[in-house]
Amino acid sequence: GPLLIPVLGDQLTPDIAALRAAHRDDSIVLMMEVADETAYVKHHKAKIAFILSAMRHHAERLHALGWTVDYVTLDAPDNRGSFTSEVARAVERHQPRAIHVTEPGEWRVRSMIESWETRFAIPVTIHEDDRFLCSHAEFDSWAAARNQLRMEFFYRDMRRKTGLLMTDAGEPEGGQWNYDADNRKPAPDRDLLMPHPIRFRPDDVTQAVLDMVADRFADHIGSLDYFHFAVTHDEALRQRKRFLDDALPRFGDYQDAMLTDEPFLWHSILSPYINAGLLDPLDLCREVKARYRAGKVPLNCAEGFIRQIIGWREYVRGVYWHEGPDYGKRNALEAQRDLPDFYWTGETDMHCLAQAIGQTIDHGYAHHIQRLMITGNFALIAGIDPHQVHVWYLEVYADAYEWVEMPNTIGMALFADGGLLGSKPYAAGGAYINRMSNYCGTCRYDVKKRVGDDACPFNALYWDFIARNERRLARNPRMAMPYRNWQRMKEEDRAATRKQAARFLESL
Ligand code: FAD
Ligand code: DLZ
Ligand code: SF4
Repeated sequence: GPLLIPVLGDQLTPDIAALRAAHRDDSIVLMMEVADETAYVKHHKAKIAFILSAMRHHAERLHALGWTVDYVTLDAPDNRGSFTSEVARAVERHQPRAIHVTEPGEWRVRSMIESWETRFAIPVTIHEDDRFLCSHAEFDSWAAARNQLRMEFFYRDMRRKTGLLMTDAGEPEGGQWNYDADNRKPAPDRDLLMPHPIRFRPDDVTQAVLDMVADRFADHIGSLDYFHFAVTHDEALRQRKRFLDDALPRFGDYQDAMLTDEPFLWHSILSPYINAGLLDPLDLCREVKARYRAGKVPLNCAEGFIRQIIGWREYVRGVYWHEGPDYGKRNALEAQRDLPDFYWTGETDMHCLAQAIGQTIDHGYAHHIQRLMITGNFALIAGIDPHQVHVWYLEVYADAYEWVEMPNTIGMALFADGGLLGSKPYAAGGAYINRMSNYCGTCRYDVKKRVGDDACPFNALYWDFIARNERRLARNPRMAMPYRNWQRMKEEDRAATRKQAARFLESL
């Protein structure tokens, strides 16, 4: 029989490891739209539509390249609804001599695949996913040599490994590894040159998927009205070019900025494509470097962007696999509160949250500082149960897969891993949000106030978070300043602040 090669929904490149190792003439590529993957969490409608449409287009591309593709649609009458049960059916159909598959991005799917060899009594080969720069073995040995994991040092090793922005003498370009000090500018309120991502018009394939999703997933969060994603490699390349030409030259400057009714700013909007396989991350970084060398992009922007990809993206993936399947159960700060309803509706008077959540519902997208310092920070200082927060992030973003979402949520945003991924909690009050955005100007709350009916809730919650976690955080040297300030506050102010926070939390 032939080789059977299952290709999962986030493995959409002809270069994926299992295909590179096979021959077209004696292989069957199996692609499966399955109910379990659409429902293990209730993904945003636009996320499901993006993945299924990209899968269908990818099947066409593989076919054009000469592969035999067996494609099972979600509404196929005999679809059994899971990867394992659909592979079982394909084994009956094709009587393969072996299965070759590229490793998945999740422990859950990994354990399914590991059951196949016994279940089907044929050899199963799991190929390492070499779309990533850093292999599991490499990350494990990097981590084993340290008593503390820190992205910055990992990133330097990835710079050395790739040679990206390195001089011939092996020094970082410009003499520094990191130019973040230049990257914390608020954005101008009006900028007529502000870039905008391409809005791709749905073709017939996408339209059929949109109709099916609207019909079958009506009870999932999110709108399909603004569906704008690229669904092919060629379209993703067009958005890549748009970003490189228009946004990258200011990417660094405004990386942390937020503006009312501007969901995209100078961000790339490329994560859904990189994660699904439509774009190659290293190739993108090489192009960014070339544009820096050609004088089209300043160093702080090129370095900042490359760090997100070969630094953060690779680092969080390393942490996910290194820490094992129980990483998502951690709750170092013992946060227990339920996720407030407004995370599902965007209906809250807190304007920053209404904006970040509202655009998430519309587009399946929010940029990093919104995810970290608005929805993430609020969940952190309000003490929301990390598991519920994790499920929310996994559901609502078009780029969300567990390997990347979980460490960002559990580790970076919520500090629920107790400081494994990052050295201190990203907790902040309203002053930070006011500095980096124009949200507060049109908010019903007063960002300058800590107590009172119109006081910005982030302020009392921030101090309440500090006070509540004194036992766990006060010895962290990077938290010395907030604890000093808290101790310096008058006793009655401290009491009023905690009362204000308690009242607000009760109202949730
Ligand atoms: P840009 O700002 O243009 O950044 C360029 C690229 O760098 C991104 O496309 C992405 O590939 C990479 N990148 C940047 N930051 C990170 C990071 N922290 N981790 C990994 N890659 C990064 N990113 C996801 O891809 N999927 C997720 O599910 C996800 N969940 C997140 C959850 C939380 C709580 C937080 C704080 C961050 C999360 N991120 C996630 C990281 C980041 O917010 C997104 O990668 C980014 O907003 C995607 O938009 P963009 O392509 O416009 O990014
Ligand atoms: C996220 C997702 C969804 C919604 N649907 C499918 C699907 O129908 N078929 C498929 O192959 N993959 C899907 N995916 C992506 C998988 O969940 C993803 O491959 C795993 O999370 C492993 O990374
Ligand atoms: Fe958000 Fe507070 Fe500013 Fe309102 S005042 S937008 S709640 S930070």
